[in-house]
Amino acid sequence: MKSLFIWGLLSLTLLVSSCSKNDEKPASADELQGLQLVKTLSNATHSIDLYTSSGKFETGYNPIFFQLKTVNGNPVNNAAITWMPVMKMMNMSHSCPFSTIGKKQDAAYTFQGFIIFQMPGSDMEYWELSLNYTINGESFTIKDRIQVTDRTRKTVQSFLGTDNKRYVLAMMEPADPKVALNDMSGLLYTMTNMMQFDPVDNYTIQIDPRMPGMGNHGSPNNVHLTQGTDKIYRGKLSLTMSGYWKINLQLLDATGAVLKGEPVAGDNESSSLFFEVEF
Ligand SMILES: [Cu+2]
Repeated sequence: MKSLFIWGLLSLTLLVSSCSKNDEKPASADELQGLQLVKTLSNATHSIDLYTSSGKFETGYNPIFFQLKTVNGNPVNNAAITWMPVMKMMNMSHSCPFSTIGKKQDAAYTFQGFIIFQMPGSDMEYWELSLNYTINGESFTIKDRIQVTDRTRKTVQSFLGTDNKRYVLAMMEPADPKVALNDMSGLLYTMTNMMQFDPVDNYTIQIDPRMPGMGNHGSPNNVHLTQGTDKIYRGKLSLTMSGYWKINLQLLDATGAVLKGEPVAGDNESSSLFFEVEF
């Protein structure tokens, strides 16, 4: 009798949840909540609407969302897509670190990836984004100029290590810093060549946050960033009050050798490798 009652409850729950799922069948627009359109790229057959949370592309780590549509405005959900950002400079071109493209979580029509722009564009030197996609075996390309503006506070560094390799280091979190022990995360790439950046494993990113406006004081309980199984470097950033903080950094390779950055000690008030937050 009791088990019958439980079965009844279970099937009722299933019935209710499947009904409400049908009612809330997401339209493609609903998948873009909290995002702002940055730009629409188009060719003769399709358009791609690019979105970020700020409505712009900025230097540093940019989570990017987009929808692919036919010229009639119908969203396409079965495309295999790759992308390639290239900066056209006066006398050379180069790319930057970027992710592969997947579907946004729980979304049918919205794709997602990230790009780490290590420098802003200008009128003379600009970023161009190409997207190559295949629908039912047919290949297409969309390519256009995009605007990348400079963030006021530094969240990306491009530099030469003492091992003579070029690196790009970007801060992901905290995107919204608080007076707390914040989760901190970052991504580290090495420049294999001008068009290829590869993730770097097993390094350590040491952090020493300071308030230069207040006697350069620090904070307790910081945890240096080390790599997780998802390749992301994670640690803890202690911010004891609001204001401007310089997060002094030192990059150590897998053997513990310092590749870039100096300790804040004695007369040395800051590292040549740093991020900034202000809140
Ligand atoms: Cu450049």
